[in-house]
Amino acid sequence: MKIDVLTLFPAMFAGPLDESIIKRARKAGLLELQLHQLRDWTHDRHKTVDDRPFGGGPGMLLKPEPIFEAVEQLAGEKTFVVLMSPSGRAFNQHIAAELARHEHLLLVTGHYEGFDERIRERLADDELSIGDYVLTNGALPAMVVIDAVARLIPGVLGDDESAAQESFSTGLLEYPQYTRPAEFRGMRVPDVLLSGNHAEIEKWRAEQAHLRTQERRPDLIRRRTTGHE
Ligand code: 4G0
Repeated sequence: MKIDVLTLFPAMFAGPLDESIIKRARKAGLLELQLHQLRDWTHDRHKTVDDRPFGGGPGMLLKPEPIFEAVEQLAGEKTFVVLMSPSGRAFNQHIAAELARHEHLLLVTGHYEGFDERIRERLADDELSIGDYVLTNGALPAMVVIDAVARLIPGVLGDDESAAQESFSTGLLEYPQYTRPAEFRGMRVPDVLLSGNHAEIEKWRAEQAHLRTQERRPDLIRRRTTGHE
């Protein structure tokens, strides 16, 4: 899979995407990631990417010309163009799986108070938010999306890592897990997990997953039982 990112801060991506599993995926040629500086598509001496909103109001907007020219150069027939913004639909594991089926993604990140609306209208196939908070720019959200998508590309995770994929597949939060030692600073691992009774262990885990989800994320339980996405 190929992922292009259009950003004002390409240097922000250096650390996180050069580590661990993503690094391995890139080396193996499973993920081709390319960063592009939006200012490279400006034509004025000041490399202007933003302007004030018509009608007044605070802040600056990303102007259409550089983004249109960049996307027209970087996108082809099969490119899926995604804007990162707090007004996007809420990114989740289901959307990550959808994105992982595309052969080419182009993530467009902004800052200031957002994008000129014509960018959304004409260029964007989707607009995503990683959560209900505002960040100084869309680089971190883009990295979150890249990481979540990259680990779903076939071959990116090893066999041991793939098991971790199960955690969200039930639609519930993960049950509590323990490793050795069986007693640590007076805290005992629940007896059932040491019992060797696999039916009882599965029952306990399902109960715990439900309890934890009910407590922390009741919205996930409602969504599962009513079946809407
Ligand atoms: C567009 C995404 C981009 C509009 C981007 C801000 C949070 C997220 C940006 C704005 C971002 C997220 C309207 C402030 C850049 N912050 N939650 N910042 N506005 O995914």
